Amino acid sequence: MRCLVTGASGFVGPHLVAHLQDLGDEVVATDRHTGLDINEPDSLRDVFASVRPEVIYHLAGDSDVGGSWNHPLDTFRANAEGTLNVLDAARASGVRRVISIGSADVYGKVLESELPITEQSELRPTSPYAASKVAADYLGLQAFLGYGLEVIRVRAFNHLGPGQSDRFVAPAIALRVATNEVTGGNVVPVGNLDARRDISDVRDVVRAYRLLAEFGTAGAVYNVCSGTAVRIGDLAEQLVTMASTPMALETDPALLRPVDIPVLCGDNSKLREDTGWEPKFPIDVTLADLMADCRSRVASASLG
Ligand code: A2R
Repeated sequence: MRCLVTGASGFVGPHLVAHLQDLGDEVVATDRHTGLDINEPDSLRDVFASVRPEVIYHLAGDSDVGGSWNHPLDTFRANAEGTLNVLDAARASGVRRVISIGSADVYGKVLESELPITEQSELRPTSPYAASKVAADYLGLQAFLGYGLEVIRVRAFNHLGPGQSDRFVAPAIALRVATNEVTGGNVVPVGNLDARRDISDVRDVVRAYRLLAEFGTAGAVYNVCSGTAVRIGDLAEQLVTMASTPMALETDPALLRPVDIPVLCGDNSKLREDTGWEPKFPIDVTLADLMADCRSRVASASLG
């Protein structure tokens, strides 16, 4: 399959590109550094017309949920307007299918009694980021219903793995553990540990994206999630247990942000039924690989 990936230089992009190449797909990886800005419609059309991909995996966007409160318009431009540009250019260049990567944040404020979240659950976005992803999701639906473009609207729940930014809690803790191993520190500051989240390995997530490109129903929404909720405190404790020197978690009041949604858990039956997907990476393997990645990041930072 000849395909093009937008946002290939982010966290998920390199994992997706590696997986597609492993399967023998012909992959063109794009990002702003290669000159493809999704907010520049003309350059999108030029690149799509010259590459002529059969499938586009659209990952590019502004994924900074916290930052979206400070720059909602920039977030909207990247995620909603950027997606509209990608869909328009895809249609103009005869692309067959677009896998449009959205977020489970679109479900927003969910009550525990409403779990697990299915694709039919109500959308109640709370952050500007989530609202921008609702817009992108419906632009995908419109491109399918209005123009017949085969858009798959993915709602990805939390995912973890090597290469992830320390804006996220697990890599932040793993980096602190790896730093302590070098400096002899023995404290790992943490915030709220009681929230429970549906967390997958990023390598399972990209397997789902590829399967959706092949077997997903055009126009449909798919939750990409593990189907189980893990307590953040349990993840933190597992990471500290992997440390080669003694250290302990310690609550830092500065990191204690209010958690308005105590438990999030998705239903992945549609993904499993339509594509045969099932997760392959158990959480302890994900955490061990994340830890190894953070150790090598700390080692290269101290060399530099
Ligand atoms: O910011 P850059 O230049 O390093 O590239 C990021 C890219 N990106 C853009 N690419 C083209 N035109 C733009 N205007 C533009 N704005 C951002 O999107 C980077 O390569 C990618 C986003 O990577 P991450 O922030 O690491 O997101 P991640 O975790 O890979 O998530 C992939 C997708 C995103 O749409 C999330 O919102 C969704 O999955 O959950």
